[in-house]
Amino acid sequence: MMYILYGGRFTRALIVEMVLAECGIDYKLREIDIVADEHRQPAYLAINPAGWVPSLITPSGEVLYETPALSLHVAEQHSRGALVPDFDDPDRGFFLSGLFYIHDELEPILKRYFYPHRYVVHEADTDTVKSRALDAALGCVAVIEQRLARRGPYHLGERFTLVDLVFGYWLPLIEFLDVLGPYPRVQACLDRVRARPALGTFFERQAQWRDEYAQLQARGQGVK
Ligand SMILES: N[C@@H](CCC(=O)N[C@@H](CS)C(=O)NCC(=O)O)C(=O)O
Repeated sequence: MMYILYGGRFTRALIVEMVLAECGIDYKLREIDIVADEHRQPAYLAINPAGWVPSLITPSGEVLYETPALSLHVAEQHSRGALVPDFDDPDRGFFLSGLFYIHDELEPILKRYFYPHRYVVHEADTDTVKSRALDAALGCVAVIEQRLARRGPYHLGERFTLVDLVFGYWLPLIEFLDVLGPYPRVQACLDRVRARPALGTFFERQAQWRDEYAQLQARGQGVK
């Protein structure tokens, strides 16, 4: 059996696809339309009761969810220590610290930026939540800039790992706002990640989704 990934348009399932691609692993993609609320319907909730996309069914039939877990699991299983430093690798601590910083700090802030309406009592506060979220996100970018100053050009020097891939997924979501000028190491790392042969098509898809989602939002049809 093959991996089956529930993901699709506008979702971070792309991170898991990128990990699978870097590892050269085939998978089937089952599209879940989050704009049409498909992730909140009984058929999908039976797979992931939390109602988030992505979910992954492994070749042994196990159902997994939570993107950090999926990407770490696939990378550990299939990259033979390349994408994830082994337990006895001296870089493992710095790697995990960078990875969890992005997942635990930057990601929730970006969620506030993209879904500000979920965090306000009064609609009039939506723009304030969004602009504060962007400020906070740039605070995280400044921290990543410092990490890269210590160890760059990737998070672990010349070695590309999962933390760079995850960083490479999230950063373009604010890069288009033209805010990365003060963070040259972040920009350079992002450009390197984007140039990886296995990943180019995913970044193209991500950019296309960004434009499509902006059009949906302009028509008031984004994710609820
Ligand atoms: N903690 C989950 C969160 C996943 C998540 O937020 N996925 C988004 C798509 S990128 C989603 O399902 N959005 C639907 C919604 O917010 O209603 C994970 O990391 O996998």
